Amino acid sequence: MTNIDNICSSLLRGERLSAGDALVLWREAPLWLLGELACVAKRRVSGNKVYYNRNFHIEPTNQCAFSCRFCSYRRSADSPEMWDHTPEEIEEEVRSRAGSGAGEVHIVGGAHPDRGVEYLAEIIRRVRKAMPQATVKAFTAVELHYAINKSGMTVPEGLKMLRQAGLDAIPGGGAEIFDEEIRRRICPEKCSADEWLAIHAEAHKMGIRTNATMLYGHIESIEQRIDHLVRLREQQDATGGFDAFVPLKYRSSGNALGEVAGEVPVTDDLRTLAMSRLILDNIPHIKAYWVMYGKRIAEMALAFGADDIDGTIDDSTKIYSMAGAEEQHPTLTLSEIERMAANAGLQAVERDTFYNEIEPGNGMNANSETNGPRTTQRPVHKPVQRPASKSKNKNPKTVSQGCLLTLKHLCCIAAVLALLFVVVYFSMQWGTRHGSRRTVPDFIGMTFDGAVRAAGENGLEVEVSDSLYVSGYAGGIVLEQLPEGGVEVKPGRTIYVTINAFNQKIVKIPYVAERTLRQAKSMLEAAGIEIAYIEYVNDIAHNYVLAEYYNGMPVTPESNVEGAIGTGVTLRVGMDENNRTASVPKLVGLPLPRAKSLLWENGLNVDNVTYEAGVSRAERSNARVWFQSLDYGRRVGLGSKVSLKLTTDDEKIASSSSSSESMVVSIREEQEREEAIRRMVADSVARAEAELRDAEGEDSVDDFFYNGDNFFM
Ligand code: V47
Ligand code: SF4
Repeated sequence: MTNIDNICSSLLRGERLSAGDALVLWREAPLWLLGELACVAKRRVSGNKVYYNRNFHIEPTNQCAFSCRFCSYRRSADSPEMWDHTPEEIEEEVRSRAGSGAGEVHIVGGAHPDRGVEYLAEIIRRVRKAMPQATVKAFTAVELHYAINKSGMTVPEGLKMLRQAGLDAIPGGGAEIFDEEIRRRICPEKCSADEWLAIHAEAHKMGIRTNATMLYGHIESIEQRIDHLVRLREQQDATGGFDAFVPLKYRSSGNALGEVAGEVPVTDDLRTLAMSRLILDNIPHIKAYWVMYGKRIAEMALAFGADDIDGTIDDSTKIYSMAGAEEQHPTLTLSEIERMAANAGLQAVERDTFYNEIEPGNGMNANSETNGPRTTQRPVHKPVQRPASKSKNKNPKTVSQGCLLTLKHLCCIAAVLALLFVVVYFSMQWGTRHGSRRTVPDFIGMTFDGAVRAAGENGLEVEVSDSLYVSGYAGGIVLEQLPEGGVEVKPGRTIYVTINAFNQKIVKIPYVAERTLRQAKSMLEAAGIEIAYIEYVNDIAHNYVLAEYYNGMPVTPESNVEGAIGTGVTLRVGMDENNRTASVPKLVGLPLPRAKSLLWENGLNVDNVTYEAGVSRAERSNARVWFQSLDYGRRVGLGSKVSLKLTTDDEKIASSSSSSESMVVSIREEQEREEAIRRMVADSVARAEAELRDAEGEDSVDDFFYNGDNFFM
């Protein structure tokens, strides 16, 4: 039997797919086979049903504190395309849809830079008031994380407030790709993968059901998609609160990432849907979000493991149309939904947010395109079962036999666990009491194989936690280790090492001239290239990149220059003669990539970057800025350089952060005073000039000058 045969047999027996086998299947199995396997898995959960609901979206604002490279939706506060609806306007919009029969209001927008969780709660309260029969599925974990932090609350406090306001469920957006390196390149500012997962875990703990997404098809690898799905599966094992998984195909129009990433073919969409169904054996539903795929691919998705196509939408979302999706006014009628299901040999079933089925005629008539309101079940905290065990047995005799069996099983499991506990406890006692501690060898400078051997001889394990490219060292040499050599540890302990990469990854340097500085920065960051230096020159193309250089050579559309990831380009940028200053942003508390990004965005340069003594290379990714050489809030010349110091000491960062907050107040006052003086002087000069002109001036205005205190001739 081939490897693929073995994997298929194991899947058909209902066994869990390992990450390694998933990779083999993803890379090697023919598309038809993935479709077959995914359909078997789908039928175990939802038979021949395809779920849909009647819903519409509310997108409160397209302003956002972040600037994800794949986002075509965000607009800055001064853009004519920006919108920012008040809670009153949102209430009005929901009321205008009261007769639509919608059972769910889906609310997702940008993370408003100035608003905290109270604003989100107010929106929810108003939506509930305007449409009490609908469930409110609102705000991605990214929006929640930002707003809750802004309000200075903990996640449980923030979620509690929103639940009291009427939050029923949380949509799956913001997960993007969990891999830290890709996340840093496509959405460096938004909450981390761990923070995203922690918000969903907390919601599940409180009984709030949620969905999960994955943004795929940009610069991530298949391994990184598998890692994302496996992390979701692990979380679901632990908390059980995900109802549906929604793979989101990256659409490349109108965003910076589109310059370096295209869109994947439909076959990749179908493989991703099928593999999601196979890996996520504990998330009941896979949603083919038709707005993003388009209706045709969504229909095909039903033959590749999807059992849900989201809802009617009613032309209420812009996120995808702005990113180039085919549906510019997305609306799906009930007859279209039925036809799509029938074409795939399935039956369309209306559901509520929590996948409770809505009987035809129970407030909903599948033949009518719009219907009056109906009752929607409120959320219940139901633990998610593995799909294989989902079928319900209604024969009472069999149910009681089943219970007895389960009781017996439970007793056995308890006995085995107790035995295990005793064995582990006593072996730990033995291990520590008998002084069998091990001294960690110093691996630095060894090859990785050498380190593994030395560790094995000492009863220890070695794992690579990171790899860097440091020129002058051979590939595979250990550069850092944690814990350090000489430390005493228990036997079996894993020592994490950073090794020197064999090759420095080379990428094409994007051509960014003729772009705004902000666009150029996004394109470079998406490619993994930094801005080594911004040089300002007077030019009418204010804030536009006039020229780009890599290693002193001009980058042009034809030059096809390549460079190592992490290296930088010099940008020549146009500056308005009369506006040569920039305001220094607050950098304290930020990780280095975000701090650099903010400096470039504001037209400033990064000078020396140093880490506090004791911060090892392995710990650097956790370090944050505690010192910036130019004060937050100060106005300085465009292109000024800012040095940064980083630490992992949270207390130091917190105290530096609060002193920079208080400093900014006095800087602003000082600047206001200076501005007032400048205005006074300018007024006096203008008055003096006018008086001179009035006095038929024998003397010319040009003969006067001002030394800061008095006028002289
Ligand atoms: O987080 C943004 C994605 C998400 C692009 O829970 C893009 O049922 C592709 O949360 N190309 C928001 N995707 C949407 C969302 C959602 C949508 C449908 C159903 C559910 C659910 C949730 O949209 C963002 C981001 O991952 N996104 N830009 C783009 N250019
Ligand atoms: Fe903001 Fe969401 Fe767009 Fe990112 S994807 S910039 S978080 S609106």
